[in-house]
Amino acid sequence: MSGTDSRTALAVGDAATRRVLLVDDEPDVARGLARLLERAGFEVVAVTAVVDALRAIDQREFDTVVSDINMPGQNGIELLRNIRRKDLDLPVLLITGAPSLETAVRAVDLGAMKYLSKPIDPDELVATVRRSTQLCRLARAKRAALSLLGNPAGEASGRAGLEASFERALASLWMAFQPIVRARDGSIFGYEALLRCDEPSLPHPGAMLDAAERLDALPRLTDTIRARVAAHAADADPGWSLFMNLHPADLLDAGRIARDPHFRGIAPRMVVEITERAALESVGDVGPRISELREAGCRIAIDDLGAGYAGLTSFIQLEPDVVKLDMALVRDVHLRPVKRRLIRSVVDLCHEMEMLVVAEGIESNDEREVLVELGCDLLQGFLLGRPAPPFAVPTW
Ligand code: G
Ligand code: MN
Repeated sequence: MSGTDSRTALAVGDAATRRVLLVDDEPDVARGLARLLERAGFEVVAVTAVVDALRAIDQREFDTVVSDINMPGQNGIELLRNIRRKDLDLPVLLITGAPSLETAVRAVDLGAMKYLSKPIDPDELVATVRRSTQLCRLARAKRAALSLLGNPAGEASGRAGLEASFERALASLWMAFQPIVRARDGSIFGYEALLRCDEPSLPHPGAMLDAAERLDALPRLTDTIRARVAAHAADADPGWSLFMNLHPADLLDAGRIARDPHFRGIAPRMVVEITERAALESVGDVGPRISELREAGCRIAIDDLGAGYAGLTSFIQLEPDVVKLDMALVRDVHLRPVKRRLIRSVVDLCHEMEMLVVAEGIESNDEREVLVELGCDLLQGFLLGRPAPPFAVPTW
């Protein structure tokens, strides 16, 4: 018996009852792959068009989808997108001659499990499908266990559950504001608006942004945030600056923000924070996108400076008005001469370019004293005031 035969024989045992949906517009290819998978013990439904695939998924539960990318009418990426609207766990394996970079990026975004290149290696196909059906079963078992234990996070992993969680989060969304004070005299320079919600299955802002991303609802979320910040701005002292974080996706659609009437109304008081990571990820595009925001009258801040990314690319592109030192750089600065030297040179350079420097994440008086001495203009952190409903008076 050859190696392939023994593997196939094994597969029959452990893959029984696992159901695979196969999509390929060429009937011969579909038939060939179906036969291969059936021999390995899978139950296979083969279709030749995306519409038929979606109908099949509505009718019964599959453990894995294997789909060609290039097909007339709707293609494999569109199938993947449609599947993700309904089911976040169902693995999708894509078959392609040579994926373009753009297709690959889109597919990864949508949670494609793996690419299989043509010509298909039968052993690789069987092994990959076996693995992905196992992962699918595991994901479903995990979800069932979590909801059995009454954990709302279990609910949130299914599409419908996640939608419900997201809607509850949006309904309970509120903005916390954390004070940013002048190093010179402790007076209030402004506040950073921070996303909060009372939905237990999305316990921190990152989880809520993640959910919005998976549900294609980011614009809805960021529009809501801007509307809330604008509403609060009416109660804020007109002399305060209001800092707001921009999601990297917002950056790709900066025109939409620049035109948003909520934003336009408060733009001159706004400092838009762009995390250094986002600025670097989309090198080449950021400058022009930012200029639309600047024309609306707001200032630009680089957030999380020093958060593991070296280089000055973001500076050159953004010419920020404000630079926020990452809290990792700030932590224990009184005990770390290397951090002090680094901060000193950043501060000197920023001042030369007429940029304000914010030290964020300050938790102790020792840190605060050193940062003031190093020339930081503005201070933010739990020591000075925690994020709280608007507009709490700083504690320090
Ligand atoms: O990435 P960004 O700098 O926008 O992150 C701000 C986050 O940091 C907020 O969620 C806020 O609650 C948190 N934060 C603010 N001040 C402090 C602090 O002094 N210490 C710590 N650990 N976190 C802080
Ligand atoms: Mn920030």
